[in-house]
Amino acid sequence: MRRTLEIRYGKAVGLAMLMLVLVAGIIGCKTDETEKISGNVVNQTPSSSNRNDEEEAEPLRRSFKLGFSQLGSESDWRLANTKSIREAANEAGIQLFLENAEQSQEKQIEAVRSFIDQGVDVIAIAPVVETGWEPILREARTAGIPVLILDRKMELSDQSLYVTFIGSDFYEEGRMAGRYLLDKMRDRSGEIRIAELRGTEGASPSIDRGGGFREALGEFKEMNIIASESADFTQSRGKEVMKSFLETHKGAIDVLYSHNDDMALGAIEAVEEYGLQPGKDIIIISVDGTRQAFEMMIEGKINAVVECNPMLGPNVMQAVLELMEGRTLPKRIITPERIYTEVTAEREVSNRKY
Ligand code: GYE
Repeated sequence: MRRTLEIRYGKAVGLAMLMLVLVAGIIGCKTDETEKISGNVVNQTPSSSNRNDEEEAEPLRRSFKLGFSQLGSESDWRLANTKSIREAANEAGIQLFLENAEQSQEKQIEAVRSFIDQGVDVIAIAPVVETGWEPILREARTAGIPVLILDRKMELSDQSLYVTFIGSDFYEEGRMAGRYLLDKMRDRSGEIRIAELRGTEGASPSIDRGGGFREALGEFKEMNIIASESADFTQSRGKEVMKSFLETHKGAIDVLYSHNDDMALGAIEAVEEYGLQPGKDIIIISVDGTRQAFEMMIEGKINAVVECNPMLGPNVMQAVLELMEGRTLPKRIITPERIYTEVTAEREVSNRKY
């Protein structure tokens, strides 16, 4: 059974600071020590044989090094996620080595290898796609560096290759979108024609948001996904792909389900250029919950947005500090999320942080 830990953001920052003080204290006091951290052996401090020297010496404080391979900067979600990681590292006093891979798995693998060469204490990866990670994770294990997976899932046959996976439940996000649609269309009879803008091919949010949505629609035969294509999570591709959907289906689309807000914003432009009203002629459901998407909901151009929270920084830094202290982390840390609609958007928009 999966163990699940939900950590609220406010608390996480406080806890991270507390951990920092504790960890600094521990490092200051211990000598000649090798600590076991989740199966990896990490040398914490240089040895000293003289007790007096030890008592008089300044406490040794070392800031931990975190190598983070960020997958890209394709969306507002991603920009907010990078910012959250930078800010939280700064607050926790963790030295951050961040590499942006521009949506290339090859670049991510190179970045991880460079973190290993630089001898960081912990490596975090937000993987662009699900598969193909085992060899580089084995290299990290050989080097004795623990790995955290952030944001997107990895498909691995050996679960011991990573310490914990911190991020959202994308399948549940898809289900929430599907359940909303069933409710929205409860009084409509006849076929409902749905177009889907999928995220990056092979990425876990694309796979699971698609899967959860289909599961929720389940046996409702009148719900038909008539078009589905990847638009790589970007606004420009979202517009292009929606334009081609509209042309192919001559505007006869009742619903757009977009795997993120950026693609939805692009699609809205295409719908308006085609002469239809987004949110009315075509029901639009999206995922992420960026400020821009909220503004569109208030204008009535998007009908519902499933939240996906990018503010993972505090949870990540807390995990790093706990790991360095020798604690065992749960295998899965899920970010709590909800759905917002045209009805609730106005109340929530001022609370949006991204
Ligand atoms: O929904 C999308 C981004 O992996 C959860 O990636 C993330 C997704 C997010 O580009 O906007």
